[in-house]
Amino acid sequence: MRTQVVIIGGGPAGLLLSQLLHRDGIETIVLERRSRDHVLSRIRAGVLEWGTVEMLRAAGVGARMDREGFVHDGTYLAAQNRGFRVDFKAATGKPVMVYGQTEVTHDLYAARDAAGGTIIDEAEGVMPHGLDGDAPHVTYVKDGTEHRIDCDFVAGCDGYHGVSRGCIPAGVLRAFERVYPFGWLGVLSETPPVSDELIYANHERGFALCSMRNARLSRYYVQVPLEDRVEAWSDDAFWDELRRRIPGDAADRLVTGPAVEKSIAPLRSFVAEPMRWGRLFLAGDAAHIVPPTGAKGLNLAVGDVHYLHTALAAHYRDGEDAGIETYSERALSRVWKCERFSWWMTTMLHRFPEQSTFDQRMQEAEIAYLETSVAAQTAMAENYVGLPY
Ligand code: FAS
Ligand code: PHB
Repeated sequence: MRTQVVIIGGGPAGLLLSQLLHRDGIETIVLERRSRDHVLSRIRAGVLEWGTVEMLRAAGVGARMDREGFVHDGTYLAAQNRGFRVDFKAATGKPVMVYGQTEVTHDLYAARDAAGGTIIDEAEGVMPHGLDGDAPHVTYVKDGTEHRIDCDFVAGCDGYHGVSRGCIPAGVLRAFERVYPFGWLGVLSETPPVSDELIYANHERGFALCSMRNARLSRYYVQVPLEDRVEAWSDDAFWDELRRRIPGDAADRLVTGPAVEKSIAPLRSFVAEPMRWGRLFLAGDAAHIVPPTGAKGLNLAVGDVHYLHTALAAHYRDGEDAGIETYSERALSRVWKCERFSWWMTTMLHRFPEQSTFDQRMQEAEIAYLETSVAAQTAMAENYVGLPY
């Protein structure tokens, strides 16, 4: 087989890149390790930056998002059960869209299928070769048979545990990481959301977040110690803990119900540099991870895809390679700014195990400044709605 770009990974980064390149007449083959059902069963991100909304519309996959998504002009923040609102629209002129990553992935698969895109599910042993030359190829095994795809470029969109990042030689690859000493216990419940917008809550017992997927599906999180096991958390114990950490009026309104999904996710900040090596380009979680506090993970993947799509389109359309040559530098510039924002939100809102009373006062002062300063709220808003590409 031969194609122009092999994309490793059928998550949002890989599928969006495939869809955008297709609309520019560039052929791709997507190789996905898991089954489609498995990929579509994942419960992940919930908030889309406005740039992501515009990219999905430009890719021809925004119709259901525009029908079913929730446009939010702001968010609530709370400390010790007392909340205030940050108005993104007033501060930046932009809102955000609440529309689950699972739905984005559904919409992308539907678009690729409708266009006759080639997505090979349950592809095992995917391995790129010849990345430092001008004729790379990728091998994989499907139903016990080994296959080879010759191509011009390889996009590593295979997430944190993928194969692509490891193809960059150890002497070239630099990794930067911070692992946080806690996790997020998340619950999805078929109950009406407790609030019209998200609530990020700092509390002495730990962080909590109230989010949603639609008018009948809510998403909640509480910070838990890393050693906690999800089996140890009954639904009732979760709801009781959430009530303790959010503002009193929200706790009084909270409608509880059985968890239809319950899981604990660890939090880390991670960046791999460079994001390009020869004919290989990393995009999304393959290159970086952020703690979900700033709602940046999925949105950073979309930002990388913006840079990579425009670079490859310029190569094939105009023979122009400046975008390819500067891809890593341009993507990383935005990645690091989003890493900083996600670290800032996480540091401000979580209870750290060895936190001193001085650290606690610093958190309280940060939140109090945010509550009372237009400049501070504008800085938060412009990062939350999405920095320019
Ligand atoms: P993905 O990991 O989504 O996709 C990579 C794909 O590559 C997967 O389908 C995988 O099966 C496939 N793959 C891996 N190795 C392969 C191989 N060797 N060969 C072929 N295919 C391979 N972000 C937020 O903004 N908000 C959140 O609340 C949030 N919650 C999260 C909760 C969890 C538990 C996790 C793990 C992540 C969460 N994220 C969140 C981040 C998440 O949304 C990612 O940023 C987003 O999925 C990134 O998309 P991709 O880069 O496409 O990576
Ligand atoms: C979610 O709805 O899953 C969500 C929203 C905002 C975040 C993290 C997760 O910061």
